Amino acid sequence: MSRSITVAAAQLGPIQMTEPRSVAVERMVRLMERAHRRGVELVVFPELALTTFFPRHYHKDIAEADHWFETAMPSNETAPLFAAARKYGIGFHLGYAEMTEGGRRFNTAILVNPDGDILLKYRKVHLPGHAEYDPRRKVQHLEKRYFEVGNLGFPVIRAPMASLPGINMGMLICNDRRWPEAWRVLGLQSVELVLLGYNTPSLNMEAGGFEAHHLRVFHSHLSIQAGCYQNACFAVATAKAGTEDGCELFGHSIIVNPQGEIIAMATSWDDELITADCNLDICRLGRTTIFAFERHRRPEAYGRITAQVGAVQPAVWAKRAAE
Ligand code: CDV
Repeated sequence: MSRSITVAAAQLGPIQMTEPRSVAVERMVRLMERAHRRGVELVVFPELALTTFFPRHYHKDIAEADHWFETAMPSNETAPLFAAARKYGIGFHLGYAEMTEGGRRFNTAILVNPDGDILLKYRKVHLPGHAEYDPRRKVQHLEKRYFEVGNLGFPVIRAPMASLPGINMGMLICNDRRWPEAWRVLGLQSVELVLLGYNTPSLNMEAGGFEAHHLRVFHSHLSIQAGCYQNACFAVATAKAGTEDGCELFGHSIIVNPQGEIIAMATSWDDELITADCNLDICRLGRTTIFAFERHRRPEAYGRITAQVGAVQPAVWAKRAAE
């Protein structure tokens, strides 16, 4: 019998600044209900799914942004998600802003099983944007101001999910999807299913708003499809979409198979559920042939990947004098 699981990307339309968490949670519970009716066993919600994407708003005093953070998980406000998981027998993935007991701030995601147990926590490593107010930008992207770099690495857990006794699951958050190193660290732990939430603006504000819209979506899909193919895994990549606080997020949530093919894609900029049946046995093809890491990887030639951050200039060629 094949190892199959039915998964869903539960895309969220915009959450405006004034919208309380209770409204977002209500919308998510409705998506879980719908998922249950469609036989879904694991639902993936976006990055920072409980509130507006607040890093676009500048606060001089960082503590003024503390109300966007969760100090407990579950909390009174998020408890309905855990209750819905139990009621419908569905696992879920949730992105949120985490404030630790010691007052540290992270952009975090958790994986929860149908009993409401938190199986895995991940804290975003690749924080895009900037730490100080940038007057040249029409819209700020202050993740480097509000969050610390994640300190949990890229963990993968093997845990029961749906009717399967064990699935290897890992997580990435938004910008992480563009970094092949992140995917490979998951791949090196035999990940079968990557859960990923994102909030990506349609405009590249770092480039003064210039970059073709279709290329923004293309680069997102390209990164996820390449990550899945090169690490022989599935991914469920879920967006927040639409116009939030006057800024457009491009949506286009997808589910991708280990061949790198998109097997489901959202078409709206609203709350939308896309689903796919994932036969995890097909991860075997890539990992026993082209990407059989144990036979083909050459870490002795990859030293620069961990030794260096920025690019250096190459040696300059010079014609040798005739000998
Ligand atoms: N939330 C994100 O990480 N967004 C980035 C944007 C800023 C480029 C992304 O990679 O989608």
